[in-house]
Amino acid sequence: MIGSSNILNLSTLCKFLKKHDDYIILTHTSPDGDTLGSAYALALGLISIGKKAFVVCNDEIPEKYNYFVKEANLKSIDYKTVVAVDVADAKLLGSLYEKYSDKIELTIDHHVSNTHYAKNLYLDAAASATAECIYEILKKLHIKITPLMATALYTGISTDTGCFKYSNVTPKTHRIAAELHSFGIDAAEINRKMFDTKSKQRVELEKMVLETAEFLFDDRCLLLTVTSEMQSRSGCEPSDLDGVASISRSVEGVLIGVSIKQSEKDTYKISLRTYEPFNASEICKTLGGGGHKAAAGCTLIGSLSEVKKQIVDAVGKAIEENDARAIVTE
Ligand SMILES: [Mn+2]
Repeated sequence: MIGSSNILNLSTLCKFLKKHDDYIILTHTSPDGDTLGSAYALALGLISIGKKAFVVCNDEIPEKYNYFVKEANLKSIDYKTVVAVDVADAKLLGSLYEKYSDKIELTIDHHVSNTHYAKNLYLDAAASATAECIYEILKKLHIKITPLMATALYTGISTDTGCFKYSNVTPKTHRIAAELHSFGIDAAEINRKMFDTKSKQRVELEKMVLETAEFLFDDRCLLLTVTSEMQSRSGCEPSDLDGVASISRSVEGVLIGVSIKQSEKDTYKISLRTYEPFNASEICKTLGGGGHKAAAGCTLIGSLSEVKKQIVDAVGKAIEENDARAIVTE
């Protein structure tokens, strides 16, 4: 369902942030580097100009983000203004949804699929990460960027771009990253933590996940499955599952990567990773989800075989439509 947010531009957004105070900044469930990096950088920035702010997440924040989350050392306050960052849909707030859904004054986001659930919305769909938006906001507010703010922002951009590898990277992404370097970050260390560090449990899980690989539609689609049983057998924490969906990206010829992750008995989180001409967000939208062109998701209810059929049918339809278009243009 699409709401009706008042749309802000960079200057009206900055006016809003100057006018209000006592911010609670909400992140999405299964928090990633972008929602966390954006939230912490914004909170630290607001605090540096005399405001009060803190960050709330529905889920426990994975320890691998401690280098800015713990370092920020934010204390909770009596909030007045509720802001959500990188949250495309109020449902992605998890259990925070009931508490805050009608109080969200502002959302700052980069998801094309944003459902306009907040009273005010600042949306830059061309930004690779919400952290890009936050960087521009802090600059516009003349906030002095500290190494900690820059570290949080760089984490957001680097993680949402797969370490600057995805098609959402623009010249501006690199310019902002370059500017962040000048604020005293250790980019190599951030990227090592985010991309080149795997737990032993994760390796055990990957062994099992690769066993489930199914190549479909003339090998253009790769389907991977992660059951709860695999998660417990490998000893993986939920955060160890990050990036499983991206395994398909490196397989030659695969244009649509699908990962099916069991979250509860009959609940599965589907992640799609696509290359041109396919659009992950469009495919997920047909199943009640959304996201970006190259990365999107949805949640499906049913047995594994039912859920698999639903997503495979949706992918099959997209492939059929694409092939039909290709014939017409030949
Ligand atoms: Mn993001």
